[in-house]
Amino acid sequence: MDIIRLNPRVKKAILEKKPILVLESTLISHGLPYPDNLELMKEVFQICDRMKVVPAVIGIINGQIIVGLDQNEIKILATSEEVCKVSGRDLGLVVNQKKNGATTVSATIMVAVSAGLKVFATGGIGGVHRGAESSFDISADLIELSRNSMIVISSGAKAILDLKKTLEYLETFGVQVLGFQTGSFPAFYSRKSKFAVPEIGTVKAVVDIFKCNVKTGIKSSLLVTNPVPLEYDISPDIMENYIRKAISEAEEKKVGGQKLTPFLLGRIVELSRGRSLKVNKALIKNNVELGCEISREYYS
Ligand code: PSU
Ligand code: MN
Repeated sequence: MDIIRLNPRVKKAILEKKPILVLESTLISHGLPYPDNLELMKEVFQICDRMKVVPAVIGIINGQIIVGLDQNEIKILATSEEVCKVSGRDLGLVVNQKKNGATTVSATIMVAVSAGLKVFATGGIGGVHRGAESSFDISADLIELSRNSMIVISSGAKAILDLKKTLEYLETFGVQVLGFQTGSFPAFYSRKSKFAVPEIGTVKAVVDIFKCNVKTGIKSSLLVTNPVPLEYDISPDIMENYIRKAISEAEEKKVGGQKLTPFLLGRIVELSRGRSLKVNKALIKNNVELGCEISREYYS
């Protein structure tokens, strides 16, 4: 059995240089509850079909890394209790142990780059956690963004993180961050944060900047941030209450390491009585649409 298997549609698109959009699977198994996760992925596939872009969801089934999970494989990751959360360092372990695994942004980037793929859409990236100066909790997503060349579309980072430190880290490690039709770094549930980013107006400009990055020898990814559609925006003050509560519960329960992000996300859904879930789904679809447009421009 090969360690990596390419879905035949993805393989064909690679050979024919047709647009492909990479997606991660941790948001399916650890980021969203069932059945929302499965319904969302159906809609994501419909968007890709409508925009004539081949979706390449990356994940691990029985120890085989798959580039382009089909709906049945997605269902396994969406419903099964025992799906490992796989960041870059865990790829070898989970393959060796023949387990099912959902790849985070970091692992997804590593696999996508090995398959030569260039455009990746997700919800929010991991970042520097609040209190990282004592916990050292910094997502491996930032490391892989800094050492692999892709265009990654996200709605910024969740305010469960320290956005200022996350942006400082990205700057230090050479990751350019752009705002798509916004001059403010989006805070996932909220369209705006206190932090400024260069505003880029068109998909063509994004792709041109990425191509200039490559020509000038920049080896890191380009992080394109796309704010949630206006009708879903939740004000930062409202979110801050939920976030503080979720973080203090995590501290009380001593939840840390890989389990921290899924714990906080789950508690925020509960505390906001599902409102955060609606936002989460809306922004993922919005990022998939932008990702499809960027992919079409890149491969045109
Ligand atoms: N942020 C979200 N939703 C998610 C994640 C982050 O708003 O589902 C997932 C992504 O897969 C991301 C991962 O790559 O969490 C980061 O986890 P950690 O903080 O453990 O590196
Ligand atoms: Mn972490």
